[in-house]
Amino acid sequence: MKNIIVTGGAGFIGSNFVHYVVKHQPEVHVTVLDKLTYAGNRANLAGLPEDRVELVVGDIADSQLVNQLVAKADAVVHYAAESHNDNSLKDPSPFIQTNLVGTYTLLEACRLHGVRFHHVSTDEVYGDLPLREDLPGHGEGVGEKFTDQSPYNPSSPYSASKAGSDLLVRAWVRSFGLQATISNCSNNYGPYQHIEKFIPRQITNILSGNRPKLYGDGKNVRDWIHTEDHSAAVWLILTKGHIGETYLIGANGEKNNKEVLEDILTLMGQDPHDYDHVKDRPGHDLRYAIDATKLETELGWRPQFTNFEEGLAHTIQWYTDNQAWWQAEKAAVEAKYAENGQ
Ligand code: NAD
Ligand code: TDX
Repeated sequence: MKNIIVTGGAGFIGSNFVHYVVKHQPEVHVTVLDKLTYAGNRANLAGLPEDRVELVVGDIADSQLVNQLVAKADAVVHYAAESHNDNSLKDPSPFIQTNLVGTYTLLEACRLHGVRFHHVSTDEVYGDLPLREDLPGHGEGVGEKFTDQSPYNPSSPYSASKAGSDLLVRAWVRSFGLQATISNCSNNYGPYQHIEKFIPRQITNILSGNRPKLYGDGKNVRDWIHTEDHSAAVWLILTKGHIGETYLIGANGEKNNKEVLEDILTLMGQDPHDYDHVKDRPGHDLRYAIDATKLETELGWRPQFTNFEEGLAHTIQWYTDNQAWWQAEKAAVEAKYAENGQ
């Protein structure tokens, strides 16, 4: 695999993957296809060698451009998406266009040119789980985390559009013999994450002198994974995964939002209770939790960033050291939330 296309490679997880490939796979050339929406940023690829990484600014739903690029590639790793649940509740239309029509366009090009496809998706396609405190035995039993056998049950326009895109990939494998794999990962954290998302929003609130904002009672649980562990898993699945298979990626990182926020405040030297409770997200998923046994036993993957507080401290340091990366956008992001009472 010498020439790969990374769609959405100027966004949060895609750019971390490009950095990962440049560092660990010296023989691979990466073409990033990215529309540079509000969430994409050239600066995320700054400093990478020009002979190893090329940025093509364009839309994954542009079939002419996509065909031209795919014809020269060995594989497509598909990260590009509209990715924020709150935005999908305000206006679902770009989610349908990019996540469904865009994915369809890539699938057709890969089918035409016989190119390997890896689809990056989310655990949110499975809906949510009850809180552990509401489960008999506090959720230690079998079947209380998501596996690749869990039924699809998405809650938001975002997660429904990702669920739809997963099903398109499965159909292209079965009906057309497309050489594809799918991964569904839990919540990522790390550098280059847009400040609309929970962890960077709160870090940059504190750095800006704003009070952090917690939705509802903060009992909702997310299963956090460092984005570097996600990248390693995607590379492994791309190169060693079984065609047609779905792999769930997670690092046993369940924490409720209140705990995460209090950790951030403590690590930043603030009173851990110094935040506002704001309006809850409509349809807010209660809990996500991944069972990654298949990835571990079939492909030998293990997460490396297992200390959440340490990873969080590094992430706080990154936003502290890179204020120019986010400061210009902060006021507009907060104004949009304020319109919503959040
Ligand atoms: P992001 O919003 O930070 O980045 C998305 C990137 O896609 C941006 O660079 C944007 O410019 C680009 N893009 C959007 N529409 C495009 C289009 N039509 N054509 C070309 N490029 C386009 O998102 P992220 O958090 O990095 O998520 C990346 C992928 O990983 C998504 O598919 C998401 O569903 C999935 N995922 C995210 C998480 C998470 O915790 N953030 C967890 C699991 C899976
Ligand atoms: O200000 C906030 N306060 C708050 O309490 C924000 C922005 C969020 N929250 C809560 C909502 C969620 O329970 O924090 C949790 C995480 O929120 P987000 O960062 O918006 O992530 P989430 O909705 O869980 O989705 C993320 O993980 C799965 C990504 O954005 C998706 O792209 C991915 O598929």
